[in-house]
Amino acid sequence: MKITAVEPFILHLPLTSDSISDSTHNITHWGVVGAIITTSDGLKGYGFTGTHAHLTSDRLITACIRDCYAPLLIGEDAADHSRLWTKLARHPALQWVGRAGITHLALAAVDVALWDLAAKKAGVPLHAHLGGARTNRLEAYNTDIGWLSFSQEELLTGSAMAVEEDGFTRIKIKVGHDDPNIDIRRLEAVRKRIGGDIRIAIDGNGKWDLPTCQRFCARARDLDLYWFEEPMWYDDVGSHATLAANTSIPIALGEQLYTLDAFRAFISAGAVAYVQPDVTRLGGITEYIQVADLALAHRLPVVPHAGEMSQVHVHMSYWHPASTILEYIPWIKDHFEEPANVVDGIYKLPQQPGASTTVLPASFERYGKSLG
Ligand code: 0YR
Ligand code: MG
Repeated sequence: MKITAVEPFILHLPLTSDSISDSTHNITHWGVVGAIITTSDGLKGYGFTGTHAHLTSDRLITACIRDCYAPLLIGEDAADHSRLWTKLARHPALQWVGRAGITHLALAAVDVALWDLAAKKAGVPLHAHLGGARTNRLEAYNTDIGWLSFSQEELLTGSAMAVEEDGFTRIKIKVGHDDPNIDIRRLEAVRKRIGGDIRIAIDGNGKWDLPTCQRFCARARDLDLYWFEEPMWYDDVGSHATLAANTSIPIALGEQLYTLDAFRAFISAGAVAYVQPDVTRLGGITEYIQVADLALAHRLPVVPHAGEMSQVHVHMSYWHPASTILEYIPWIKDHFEEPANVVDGIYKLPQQPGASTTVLPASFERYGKSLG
């Protein structure tokens, strides 16, 4: 399986709404930025990271793949994905300029493509290549009904539809208004509308400070919130440890963490209850497995963040023993040969060989961007 070509790509895919906001981001498209790796036996592996579709910074990722990683990969045996991860991630010159950020997002894309190739070579879906599904029932939770930019009315209608028509028993709602009382009122209204049995998680996307979070959590005590995700600044271990010790609402985080070491810092400080690794921000599937194993060793549940809109995490979650539930955002699924598919709130088990990352040719034609 000699690597003969590494071709970077950028797709900007529209969302289900014209635009959405959380407390810190306002986006109109999802960026699918990655690489197709071709091998001597004619297989093509697809891997990508997820961005907010800013062309200038997306091109830094594809430049890293094209100029730094491709020359290190051409001629190598694609089956050696573990050795190749180390070759790229610990390359002395590249390590000096980036153990996180752009170079790590590029590494994620390449690593996922190599795992996609490994599973395709074996002729089985990634979950089977990894060792087989641990369950036949992976529950999804719906994030796409809960954006901060939705009015309270839209929030209530969307939540009720997700529960009553689409069969979800779990939803996630964004919080982070300048006045947290607005968030409390929105959550009270949702709880009243959908009842006490539906699991409601909330996501602050890193906006508030510790006193605001403590005040908010005290007021939210009776809402039975499933978790509070990214309450504060992404890298602040100490404040998360303090909040975790002072509220009964479990803390979830990890979508902005690039490395195994970052997860270790939060976990060993007791600052996180639900661990949220993402193959598109960690160095791909290779480092995701390390983080999931770390969580398992601490008996912490793993609930990945869907930077790839769960195309790959559906495999990881069906397989890894620390997995519980999986995020669902239906923005990009129609662009793949095998879309991540949820029926009655349950993910379908992928059937095709590979990591479900193969993009449809029509999507490249319609939404592909020039690499500059
Ligand atoms: C939109 N999921 C998240 C999206 C999402 C963000 O800006 O990127 O809300 O990544 O926090 O849990
Ligand atoms: Mg989040």
